[in-house]
Amino acid sequence: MKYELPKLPYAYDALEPFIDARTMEIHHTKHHATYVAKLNDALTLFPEFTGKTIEDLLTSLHLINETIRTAVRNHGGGHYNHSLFWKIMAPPSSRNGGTSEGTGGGEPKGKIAEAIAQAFGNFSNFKEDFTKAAATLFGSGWAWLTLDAAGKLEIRTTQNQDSPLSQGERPILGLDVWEHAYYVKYLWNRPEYVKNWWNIINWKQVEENFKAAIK
Ligand code: MN3
Repeated sequence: MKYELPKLPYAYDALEPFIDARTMEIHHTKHHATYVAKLNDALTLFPEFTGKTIEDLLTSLHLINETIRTAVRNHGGGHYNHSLFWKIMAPPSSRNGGTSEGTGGGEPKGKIAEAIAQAFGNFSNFKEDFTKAAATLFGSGWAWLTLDAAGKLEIRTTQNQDSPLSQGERPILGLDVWEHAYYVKYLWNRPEYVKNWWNIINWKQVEENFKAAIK
């Protein structure tokens, strides 16, 4: 059984104008697809890992044969992180100042809203801290909202395609800050990309992730 590139839950142009269609298409069909292909390639050498979920592989990297451990960490991490990333975004609810069918953006509601307020004081503190972490991370990597082993919400960053799962934490929300995620539209201006990304967060899915993590 091979890992497969998941379909996006929306069209490539659905996150416009905040993430452009060309970036989304390249990101999905080239970058993410390559992580999946290279993960499958690595695992052909060790069929005993066949049938494990991607979460299983990443939470116990130490159990994976050294020959392929780095490949699983990088490409398996890439597959998992991007699969989460696509789902926690949705078409913006306000586009070009008008209205659209989308549900992305705004502020969280329900349990995740309460938990964020409890952990960070209020939503705007959280937004500010997360934005800073994402904008200032040196090199390629991800910014995360995670649930740590003690059940506490934390803002984290990881390098490359490292997943919080491999560090004993559950990712709830993640932002890809590799240049490939924004360079076509934003060039060097990562802070502008990070600022605009708040318009397309799918808070419903973030709450689903949170509920699954606290179980
Ligand atoms: Mn990426």
